[in-house]
Amino acid sequence: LTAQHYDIKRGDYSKVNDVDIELFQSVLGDRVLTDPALVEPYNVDWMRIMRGQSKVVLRPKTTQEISKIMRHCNGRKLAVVPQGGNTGLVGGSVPVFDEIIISTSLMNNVLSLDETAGVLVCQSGCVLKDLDNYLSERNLMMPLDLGAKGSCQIGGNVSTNAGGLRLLRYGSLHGNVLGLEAVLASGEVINSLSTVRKDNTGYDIKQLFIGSEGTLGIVTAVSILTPVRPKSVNVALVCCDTFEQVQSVFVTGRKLLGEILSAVEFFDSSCYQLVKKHLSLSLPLSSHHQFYVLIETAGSNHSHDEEKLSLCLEELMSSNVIINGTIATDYTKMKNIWNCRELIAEAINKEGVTYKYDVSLPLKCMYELVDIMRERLKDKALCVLGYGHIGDGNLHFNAVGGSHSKELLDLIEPFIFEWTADRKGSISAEHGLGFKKANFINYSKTDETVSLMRRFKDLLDPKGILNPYKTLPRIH
Ligand code: FAD
Ligand code: S2G
Ligand code: ZN
Repeated sequence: LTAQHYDIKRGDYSKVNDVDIELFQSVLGDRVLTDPALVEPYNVDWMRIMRGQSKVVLRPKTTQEISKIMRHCNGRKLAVVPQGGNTGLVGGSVPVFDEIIISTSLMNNVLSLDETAGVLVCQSGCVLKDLDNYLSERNLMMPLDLGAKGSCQIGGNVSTNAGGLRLLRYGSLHGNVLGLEAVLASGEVINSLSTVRKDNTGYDIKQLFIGSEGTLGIVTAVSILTPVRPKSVNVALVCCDTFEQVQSVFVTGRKLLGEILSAVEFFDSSCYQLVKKHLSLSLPLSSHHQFYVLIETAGSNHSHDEEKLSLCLEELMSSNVIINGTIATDYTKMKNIWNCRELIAEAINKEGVTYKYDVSLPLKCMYELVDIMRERLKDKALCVLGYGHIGDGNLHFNAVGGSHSKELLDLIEPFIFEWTADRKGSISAEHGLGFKKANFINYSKTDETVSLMRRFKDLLDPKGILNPYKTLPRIH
């Protein structure tokens, strides 16, 4: 869908001209893409729903190059969209009109690693999986993991404040990021690349950029805590017939596994049907059930951890909380179970046009939303699915249509936002607001808070050239 599909007007930004291209080439050489065939993939988001009309992709390698580019764009009032791995799910990483795309993909160097303290400093274009592999050789790991790890970049993770599969154990990026470097719209470089765990000297500026989705500055480097890689990892998969049982699995898991619990994810049978159908994946449990719960432990003593996990499953079975369960201790079996969870998004993408919602809700009513939506959408959607990060109270609700359907969208929005807000949830738990959810921010933030955000935005980007039309409501 291009901008014409949305009732939105192009801002009064300049259009790129030959003088601009010459300036970019003087800074980047041949790392200025203008060939439409090369530019195309950068214009389309991962879900293949949003399509921009950018004519230019810039591929800088250094902070200084970005600084020079931004100084020029600010002077000429040229709008830009920073792009990392382009795996974002709210339309934040692609242009709405002809914004210039600044890709960080070539800014992929590790700058330093303090193995003793477990602190990594790297450029923002490093791919999450590459960083985790680099750290794994040194018995360390990244404090976050997500299904998009093969493409998403740490700069994009920071800019969306990505949550993911390890948040339950290692917390949010607001806690794990020690510092960052960013380039403002003016080209000014903010070096806040602290590597100390404690630094109480003035306002914590880095926090503003975490989750700012490219609207306050371009993150060029990140300093992040890297936990010790656990020696012993186990994965259990259990199945239940009610969501009350799923909640009991989480409560019992926390009680009996304590400090070694590292992830609790759930997905419903609709999700499992799709990963079987589109990705030929299968779980090591023969029977078919309404809910599947993945429990991961990460500790330092295999026999101790395995015993704890077995006792936990015995308790769940004997108290009829679960119907069935299995423990995977070898890598291949664990990877297969994780794939069935991590690749749900991919399977959904293959099924049809996806209406994707990422909400925080109180556990007790989390799946009630899916049941209500299933009833509301009935025969209008091909399928309706519920899955997500139980441990974080984060539900991923998805509906799939055969084509773009305003009727289907109108049945979902704004109902789902009202329902979530009525239960003091968040209308975007981890994916951000981007383009798609920007106009709904008031379901989770007060007018005063949004107005303060806008004042920060106007202070840091007075001409509004950084990722326009995103995150904050578009004033009609
Ligand atoms: P992009 O998509 O390129 O950009 C995302 C946003 O950040 C855009 O607004 C962009 O303008 C901005 N941006 C990117 N780089 C910079 C930079 N250097 N400076 C300033 N702004 C920048 N998300 C989760 O939170 N949890 C999950 O579990 C999860 N699982 C996923 C699974 C799959 C299969 C997919 C496809 C996506 C998933 N996501 C998840 C969403 C997405 O991967 C995350 O939002 C991720 O952090 C985006 O990183 P990226 O590098 O792809 O950023
Ligand atoms: C997840 C991925 C995207 C989706 O799998 O945890 O964040 O499908 C999601 O919502
Ligand atoms: Zn998620």
